Amino acid sequence: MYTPKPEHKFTFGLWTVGNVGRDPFGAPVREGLSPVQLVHLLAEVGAYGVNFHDNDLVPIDATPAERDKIVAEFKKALDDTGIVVPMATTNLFYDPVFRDGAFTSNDPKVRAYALQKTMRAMDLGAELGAKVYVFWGGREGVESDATKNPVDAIKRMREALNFLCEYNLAQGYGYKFALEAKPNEPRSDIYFPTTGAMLGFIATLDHPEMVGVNPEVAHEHMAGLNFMHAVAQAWEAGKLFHIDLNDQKFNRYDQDFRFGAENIKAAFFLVKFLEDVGYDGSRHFDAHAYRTSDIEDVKAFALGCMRTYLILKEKARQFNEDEEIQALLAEINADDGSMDAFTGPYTADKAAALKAYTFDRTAMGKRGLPYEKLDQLVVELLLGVR
Ligand code: GCO
Ligand code: MN
Ligand code: MN
Repeated sequence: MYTPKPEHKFTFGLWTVGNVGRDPFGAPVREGLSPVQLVHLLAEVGAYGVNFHDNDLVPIDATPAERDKIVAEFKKALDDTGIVVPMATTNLFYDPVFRDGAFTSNDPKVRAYALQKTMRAMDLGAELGAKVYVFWGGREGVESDATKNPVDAIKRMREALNFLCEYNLAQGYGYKFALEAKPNEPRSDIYFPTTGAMLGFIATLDHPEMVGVNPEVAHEHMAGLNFMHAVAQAWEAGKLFHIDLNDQKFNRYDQDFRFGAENIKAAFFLVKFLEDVGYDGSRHFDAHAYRTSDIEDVKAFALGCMRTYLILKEKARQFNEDEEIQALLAEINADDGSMDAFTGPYTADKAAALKAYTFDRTAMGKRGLPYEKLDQLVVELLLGVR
């Protein structure tokens, strides 16, 4: 019942199951697997797809011949396993050239190089079938506000995205762009720190219809925010093009834990939201195994992400069919129609009638709201005693 299948659209980045456990305090603890080996590992655990940064697949200094050989071997692994590539992205953060950002760098040469690298990475993604293109501006930020004008940074980012939208159209790639916000790390502050900030920015682009968001659990939790609310806003705006699932203690450094490892209740409401609204994009796990894991435990990590999602999906189904829960929701949302005359679009008559109406404010303020009861039912459902 909780076995991942292709129709669940579970995907992993090459950099997730391929993470070797390097951190700022320690060296790698696991052997690096090749992209081909990683595709086979993902097939073994039951994933649907694999995503990559250009340089996860093709080293930054590969020759054209080396690139073609790597791509051919990777394609064969995809064909052999049935694993697909739904999303691709550009590494604009690892190389020293990007130490002060890519599209927002103060150096016009770096900005132009970032555009060139992204166009080439879009070519690579398109060649492998990707339809979503993610932009995570990991180094698009500052340590000191003395160094960069944030308005210049916003304008530079807009210019880059407008350029790349036109490239997408000119090549006929049909990509949807998904912007991923993060508040900090690796920079002290990163521009467009939340999904909400990205949504505001998208409306200012030349092709807003082509651009949406890729919200990540950990990134909103680092900022102490309710992730599901950010996802809901994106969804309601028609902008939920992709999603990065993982977990994280609130307000900490970027932990990238297994999905559901920390905040089960938040993960439950997230899965319930995605399933209830019928989100049909990838469920991408942008997480990695603990540094203590060996490769067998990395597989347990990947399987754990997917199983937890499926278990929570089943819990959401139970929530929707639970008579007691549904009766409470009906009670909470009851509407006797007595306000219909005042609601909906404005008219002068409506406004006048509403201004003249007498409300029983005291009675309204005393109405019972069984929210404790309802939430406890959710907790008991999640704890498996319901
Ligand atoms: C992070 C980010 C990245 C991006 C990835 C794809 O915190 O490092 O989440 O993992 O999602 O670069 O753009
Ligand atoms: Mn992240
Ligand atoms: Mn991410």
